[in-house]
Amino acid sequence: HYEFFPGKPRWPESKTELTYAFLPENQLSENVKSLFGRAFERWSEVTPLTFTETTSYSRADLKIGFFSGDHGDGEPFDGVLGTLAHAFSPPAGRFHLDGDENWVIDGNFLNGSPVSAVDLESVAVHEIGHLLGLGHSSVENAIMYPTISSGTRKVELANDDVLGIQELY
Ligand code: TQI
Ligand code: ZN
Ligand code: ZN
Repeated sequence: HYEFFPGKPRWPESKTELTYAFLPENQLSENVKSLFGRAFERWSEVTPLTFTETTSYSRADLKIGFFSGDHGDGEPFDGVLGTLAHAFSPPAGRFHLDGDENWVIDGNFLNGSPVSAVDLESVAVHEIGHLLGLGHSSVENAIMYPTISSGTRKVELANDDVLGIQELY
């Protein structure tokens, strides 16, 4: 079953049109950007929320960036595997990914050798759930279930995810 963060934080009713931006220094390819766009779509399909890319990182509601190790927010990344990414509950909007992972983009390896491949789109859909206010779920096929096996692709919302997000929005 789905859960929320303590206090059930959510984006306010007056703010259903959310913007997102990518950290310019990461210089992400269009492939990677459209992958995040698809991940946002999974959630916009089942809520009144819309997600629009903007070029202004500082002004965007949701800020997406790849970082390695200590990146200044008190939650350092840890190299390959371990923590893959983290996202903070509303209205923080911070979505950080561990740049040291062997990220899989559309079935291809972004960098490094695929010993410990992690599907980027799966992680993106999960972290966006956190950005919107969902905690973890006890339902194994849910996107918000807290573990995923290496190399697995899981991008479709389960019923449990939909019920959770629709209780919130
Ligand atoms: N990162 C954790 C996560 O996003 C960070 C975290 C731990 C967390 N406990 C939390 C976030 C409680 C919110 C509330 O879950 S992770 C997966 C999964 C991670 C794990 O790197 O462990 C995914 C990130 F589910 F696959 F294991 C993304 Cl998809
Ligand atoms: Zn961070
Ligand atoms: Zn999580």
